[in-house]
Amino acid sequence: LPLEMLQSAGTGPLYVKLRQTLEEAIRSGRLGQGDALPPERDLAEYANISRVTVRKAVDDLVKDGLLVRRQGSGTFVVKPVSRVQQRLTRLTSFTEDMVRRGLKTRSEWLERGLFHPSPEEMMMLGVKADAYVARLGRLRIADDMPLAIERASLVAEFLPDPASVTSSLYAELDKTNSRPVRAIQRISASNLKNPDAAMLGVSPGAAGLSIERVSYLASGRVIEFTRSVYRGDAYDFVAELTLAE
Ligand code: 16G
Repeated sequence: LPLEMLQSAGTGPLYVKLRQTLEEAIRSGRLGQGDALPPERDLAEYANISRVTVRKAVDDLVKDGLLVRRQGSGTFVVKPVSRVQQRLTRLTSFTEDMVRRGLKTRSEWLERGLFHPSPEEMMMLGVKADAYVARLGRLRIADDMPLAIERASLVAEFLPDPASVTSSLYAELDKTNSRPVRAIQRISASNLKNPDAAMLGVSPGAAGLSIERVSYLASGRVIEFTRSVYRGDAYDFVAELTLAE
């Protein structure tokens, strides 16, 4: 980065000049997508400007969506993701969807265990206060790109040992013939806030898709209630429409 020229180049506030230099480096590809920005301390020292100035320039680029701050690991050039097209009429699992696209999936666990139900879980799953529900909270990642945060609650009767789910929940339910066969899903627009935004690697305020799913077994019983939030820049939900008869 030609930062040493900042002090002499043209007029205007330093942070604007730094912002323009960084922006130019990103647009020209000298700072590549997904690259880490040098630590603000180093930038300040190297360009002989204050850290406040560096921070102001970086803040602007974060707001513009060119850079993203990830808690604990630094600031990165935003990598536009190729969007995932997801049909709205098939009851598939996240793992199946990603495998079909040739993407490698993994999850980071946020929560996994048996709990007494919250009032919402009691309503959605139709269980009593003294019953148990299995909670599986996961950050779902495809090819190292975090795509969604998913919090599933299941009637514990169908998943008595939540720790048995190591990768795919639906594959685990398949083993005991308790995979859901039908689901109702609601999708709504949202703006991602921290900590969700940070976990998904986007700036606070970025677009998200919030999804609630209630799934049913062949017997008609409810088994799952899931609340997810997907990155709005990574997901397209597609439905086929037919003329009403
Ligand atoms: C999908 C489902 C979620 C289900 C999960 C199982 C949506 C919005 N959600 O992500 O309800 O629990 O798949 O995935 O589609 P797994 O079998 O890979 O764990």
